[in-house]
Amino acid sequence: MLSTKTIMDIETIRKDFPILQRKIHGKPLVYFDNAATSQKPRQVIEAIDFYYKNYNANIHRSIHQLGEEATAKFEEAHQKTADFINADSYQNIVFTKNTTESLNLVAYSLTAGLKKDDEIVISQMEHHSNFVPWQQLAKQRGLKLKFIKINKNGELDNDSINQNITKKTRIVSLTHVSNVLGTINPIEKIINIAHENNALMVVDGAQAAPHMPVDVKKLDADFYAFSGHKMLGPTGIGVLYGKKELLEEMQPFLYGGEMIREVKFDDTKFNDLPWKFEAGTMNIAEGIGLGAAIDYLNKIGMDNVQKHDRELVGYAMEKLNGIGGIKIYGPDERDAVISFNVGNIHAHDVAQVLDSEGVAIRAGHHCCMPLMSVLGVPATARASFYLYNTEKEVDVFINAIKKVKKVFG
Ligand code: C6P
Repeated sequence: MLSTKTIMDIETIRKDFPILQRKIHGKPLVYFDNAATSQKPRQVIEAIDFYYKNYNANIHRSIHQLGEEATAKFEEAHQKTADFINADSYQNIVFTKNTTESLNLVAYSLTAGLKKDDEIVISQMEHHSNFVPWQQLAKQRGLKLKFIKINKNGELDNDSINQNITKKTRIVSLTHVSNVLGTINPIEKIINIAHENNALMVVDGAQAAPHMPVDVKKLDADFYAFSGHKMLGPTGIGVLYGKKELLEEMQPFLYGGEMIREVKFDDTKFNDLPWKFEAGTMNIAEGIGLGAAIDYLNKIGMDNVQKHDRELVGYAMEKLNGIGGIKIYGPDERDAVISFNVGNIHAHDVAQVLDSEGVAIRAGHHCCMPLMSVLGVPATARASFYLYNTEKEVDVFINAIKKVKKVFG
């Protein structure tokens, strides 16, 4: 039994998520594709609806009541985000479209001073969003891209961490939690190693920020990227946290309206942080929606979310291991993700049978093709959990896996 049941009333939480009432092929929806995107509570949907119905206006430029209200709410969302990850100020928080854009922003804007043969270190488990920007940058600029290996458990190999991060390293960019293996990387320790070698540390927090308390000051991360849509917020809003002195040094990623202070025919002065990096009309409703999502998570408490997710993934691992013939990838101690294969049955077939039972999972390479090649498989099935999921739903999922074995066995 989940001990968090006394702390988190899941049945009450579930009532906040209208989509959980849906039937899929006549069966109750079991949504286990949370690593791809989470569902949204009515509080978030209503915040967006309220903005459009009551104070829709452009921000930072309209000298009228609606514009002032919209600006205040959008700025408040920056402050809520700063508080959520214990950043010093809203000035550390740049709103982007998603984690992908946040990581690209760093890769484009941070690297002006890098010279040929400088080294960037990532790992074999990175999502394409924290892989391709560095790979392409290395190709264009003659930099060396190095990879920390994973061990048999799907964890970062300690020797490989120490061999790869050296005095030649300028940037280390790693995921906090793997979206395939569920591995929780020892990011604080690696940040120390990076800093001892005078390298900067970028953290891909896409799968961590939704599931655990994150304290960027305690971690001492130089940059921390995550997406609103994986943590109850809308799509179209992402976050890049950066240390102020680094953001101040960096050249803007996009030029245009709003990111300027003064434009003359021969030069431009850029705006203060974070607006220097927020060019053009932003995703205003989405930013406000992210603020509402953070309010919702704060009300529950990220410690409680973490406890619930870890207990549920533990329960699911135990049940899945009990079936036999299932290959699970990644360590026992993990966050809310389980990638697996059922014998030699293709992951897409597994997902299709599960869908017929109302269970939504993801199947494929999960935007981690290099990792798939290390694992030696083209694809895995993946179940991923969040705060509204229950043990009862895990039982439905387990019965559906048993059906997969019957259908293809
Ligand atoms: N992973 C998944 O199903 P965006 O798409 O920009 O919001 O997030 C990109 C991203 C970056 N890093 C990690 C670790 C991620 O898991 C993701 C998104 C989703 O696993 C969609 S591919």
